Amino acid sequence: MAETTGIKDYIKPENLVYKKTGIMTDNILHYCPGCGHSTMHRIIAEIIDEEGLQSEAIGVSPVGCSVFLYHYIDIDWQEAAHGRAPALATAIKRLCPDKFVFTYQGDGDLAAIGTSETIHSCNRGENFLIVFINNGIYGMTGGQMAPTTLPGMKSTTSPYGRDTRQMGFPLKITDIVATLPGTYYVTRQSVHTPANVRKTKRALRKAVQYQKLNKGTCFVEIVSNCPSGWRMTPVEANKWLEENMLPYYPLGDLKTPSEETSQKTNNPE
Ligand SMILES: Cc1ncc(C[n+]2csc(CCOP(=O)(O)OP(=O)(O)O)c2C)c(N)n1
Ligand code: SF4
Repeated sequence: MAETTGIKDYIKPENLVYKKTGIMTDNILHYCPGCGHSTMHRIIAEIIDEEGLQSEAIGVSPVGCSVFLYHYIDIDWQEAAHGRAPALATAIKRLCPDKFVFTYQGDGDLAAIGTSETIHSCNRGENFLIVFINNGIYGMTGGQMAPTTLPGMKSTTSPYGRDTRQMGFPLKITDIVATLPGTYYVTRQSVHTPANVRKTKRALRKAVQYQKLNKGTCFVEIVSNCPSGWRMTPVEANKWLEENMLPYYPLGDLKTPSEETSQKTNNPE
């Protein structure tokens, strides 16, 4: 019988260019195809792994599409009620000051029901990291309008598009927390292209390293997509994100620690 080349022949150590991150579990991600949550899970897992934080990390998972985040990354977790993650993270970090504590929250969770917890924990300068996934909509519950929904953007509760006279303007909560004295590093990134994935990974690593200094809250917003809630294919959603979300939520650092600013400007202080 003629020899055939099967997939097994290619799975050799020398052919391996990409593999599962060590601390990601074998559970199958439940996300819709193309959803930014899965990319972000991978990036967070890689950084925790690479920074050697697996045994000291405690994550607080939200209510929203990423409610099962605790199934996917093999670290300690607490599950918070919708919007309450920063309150729970405050307690955890104060009780266990040596741990690396972070929350992971959607925009409905963080910028609607949890606005108060977000603002006050950032204003108190609690020593944890907040990862904020802004997809402009309530994904899990079927695509209702969120505080972050863009003007004119359609959702199940704004079927003709968000009318700002009736429904107010999108809440740029990341810009607000950047003005608070308790925040140490605030940045806005995205994961809709490979280049942006790399930039996000750099920014998140920085946030994790800054967080270890315990000098205040670090806040990383990810402008993300929701192909299902937006009623688009993943490719259309990423294009729409670039053309519509990014002009409203521009990417980049909103607040950097003064050490970094002075290094950049060669300021002797
Ligand atoms: C106290 C409470 N209020 C409301 C809900 C219903 N609820 C579940 S998920 C969700 C919104 C999720 O949207 P978001 O936080 O933006 O996350 P996404 O699903 O888009 O990732 C809401 C309102 C709930 N579970 N608990
Ligand atoms: S509904 Fe939206 S946010 Fe939720 S998993 Fe699907 S694409 Fe992602």
